[in-house]
Amino acid sequence: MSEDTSPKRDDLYAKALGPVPDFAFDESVARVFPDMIRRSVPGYTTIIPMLELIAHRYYQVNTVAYDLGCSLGASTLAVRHGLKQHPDAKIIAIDNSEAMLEKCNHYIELDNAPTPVELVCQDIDNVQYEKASVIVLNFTLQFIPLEKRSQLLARLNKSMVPGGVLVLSEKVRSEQSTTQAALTSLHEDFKRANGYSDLEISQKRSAIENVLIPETLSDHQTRLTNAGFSAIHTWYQCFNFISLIAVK
Ligand code: GEK
Repeated sequence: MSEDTSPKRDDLYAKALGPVPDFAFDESVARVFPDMIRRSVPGYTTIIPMLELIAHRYYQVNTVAYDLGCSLGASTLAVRHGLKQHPDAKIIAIDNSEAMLEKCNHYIELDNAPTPVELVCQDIDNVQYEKASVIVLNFTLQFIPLEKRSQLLARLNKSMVPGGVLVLSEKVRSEQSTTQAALTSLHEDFKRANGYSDLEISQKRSAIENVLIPETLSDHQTRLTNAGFSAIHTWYQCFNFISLIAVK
């Protein structure tokens, strides 16, 4: 009998866990990931299809499109559909979770767009980047240690051709405590409206707090400018979740 690969409902934090271990992108998370991210990240389901349009507009021939921290390949597939006119293009999708990449491979194989996708299991900080015109960091930079983020973005910028685009989606924190409190409450309302209990919300908060380190919008803008990007636009925000495009 073939393995059941259908995504499951996220109930990882439904029972009281005692001390809550740090969040990790392991097999149990990979199994529920599409449900988890859709019910936890406001705007995720809007951002994904827009990546197709962004890739279509900014891709340049003879360059690579990267999806960094690809998880199960939702962004990879959107980019792939944006490159339909470029079957000779190459997409490189990278994640350092074996469990994620195994399932990602399954979704890439189910999809029938022509552009080849190379899946790479690696830390995105240890990659020799090829000449690129599209790089997607869709909710991935927030998991990279703070002290490594600037150097990584500078290296990505260096690998890009002029006119290329970096998409950076992140959970952000606000400089103003009243805004931060209001947006956090609305995010919790979003999770409650999507069926998470108060116990699930609070245990997930404990699991993620040392793992996902959000910065302010202005931290990101300054870093992108210092990394060499010339035009930086916030194209999407929902509560404390944003997406930027940065053009070299
Ligand atoms: C999507 N982009 O569906 N190197 C490689 N991968 C990493 C690293 C690292 N150093 N750190 C974390 N990851 C996806 C969603 S999820 C976002 C991205 C979230 C990977 C990690 O294994 C996970 O798959 C992904 O980054 C972050 O559009 O869960 O909130």
